[in-house]
Amino acid sequence: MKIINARLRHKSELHTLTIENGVFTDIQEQGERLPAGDGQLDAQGKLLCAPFVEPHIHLDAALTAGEPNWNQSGTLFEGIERWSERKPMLTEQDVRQRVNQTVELLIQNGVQHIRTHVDITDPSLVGLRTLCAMRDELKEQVDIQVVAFPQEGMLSYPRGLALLEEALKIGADVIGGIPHFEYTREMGETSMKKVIELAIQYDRLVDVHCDEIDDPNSRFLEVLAAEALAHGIGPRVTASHTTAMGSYDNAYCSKLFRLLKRSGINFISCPTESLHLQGRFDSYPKRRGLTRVKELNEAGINVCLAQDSICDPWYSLGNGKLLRTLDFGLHICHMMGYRDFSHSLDLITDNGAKTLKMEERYGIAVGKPGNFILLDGTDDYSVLRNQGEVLMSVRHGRTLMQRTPSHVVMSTEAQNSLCEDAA
Ligand code: 17E
Ligand code: FE2
Repeated sequence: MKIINARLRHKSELHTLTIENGVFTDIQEQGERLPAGDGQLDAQGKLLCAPFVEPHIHLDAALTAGEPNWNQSGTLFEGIERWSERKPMLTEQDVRQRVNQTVELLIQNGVQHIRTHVDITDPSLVGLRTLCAMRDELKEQVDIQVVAFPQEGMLSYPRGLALLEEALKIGADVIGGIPHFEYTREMGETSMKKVIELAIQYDRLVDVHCDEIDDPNSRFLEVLAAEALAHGIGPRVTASHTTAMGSYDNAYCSKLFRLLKRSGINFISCPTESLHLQGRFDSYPKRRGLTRVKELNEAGINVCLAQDSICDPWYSLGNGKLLRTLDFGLHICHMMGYRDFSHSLDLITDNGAKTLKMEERYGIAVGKPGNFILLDGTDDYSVLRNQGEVLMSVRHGRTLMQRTPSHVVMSTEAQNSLCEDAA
């Protein structure tokens, strides 16, 4: 496959790229725009970038909103309650059908790399077994990492820890946790130590739903980071949500950031989800309920953005579009300066790949897998501003999807009067 007239991020020249046997074998600057040749793909000056990364989603729960009951309060805790009513209804077929639909939506929107949390506080482990099987079946289309996630508590749910270990033996890639939901602070702390202990024992990654609450006293992040640092596995560890950090005071954060930087752990924020679920116990002023994305980023700590939900008991919207998540995130986190805009796609591409520990296999460079998306825009800013559509997604040199951009026709009358005003 040969692609001509492609624009690459942070480069002004157009480029020609060659993919052979599923790998980028050549990337050349072009002096000028080339005419389309036979069998070549003409990118027409559009932005060619590495596929989007969805580093935090719950595929097992996707597309179940309202089944059997809707989350009326909009809180995280009611979401967990509503989900526990849906859980006994799970079957392999039900999970497969919803996961297929959701993954299709993600692929259509440029995602090729997914980390999904799967609830293992379910004695049948049907969600986990099904997702591990689908991970292997779908690998030509997408990479899926499966997190064994103890939704109702690693230590608070009956046999939670045993179920977690069973999930690791079945083949979960990542160990999850939910310390702020355990019955006591001590149980939450113990669960963080356990997560790191298991990561070493089973040689797995870690991704904890950590301090997903507005409580400024929820401080499990420091335990997770300190344990990760002590065992030297920070880069393999991720703290998701950490929304309590939006409520920590600055003095504590200043001390905390020293540890975070040293530990090298990764962060995931889910802006649409947290804006919706957090702040629910506030009157006015209402907190935004997000972690300190801007400050983490400025401190050189790896942070990426994720959707979390697509139409589930926690969040009834969601459409697979990470550009929407990014748009919300930049607004809520006050990251609207030109510099922020010009690097904004990092938050849903490179930073996500780093979190998933797949940097070596990720990016537009000779020797890397021939994976890319073509976006309707010319740089980060234009893609973001116009919510540029994903025009094409290519994996290992094979086309996964193509989209014809919508075409708007103005009436002659409207066009003429607009031209007059402009003249
Ligand atoms: N479960 C949880 O604990 N937190 C979330 N944000 C979702 C599920 C979506
Ligand atoms: Fe989540």
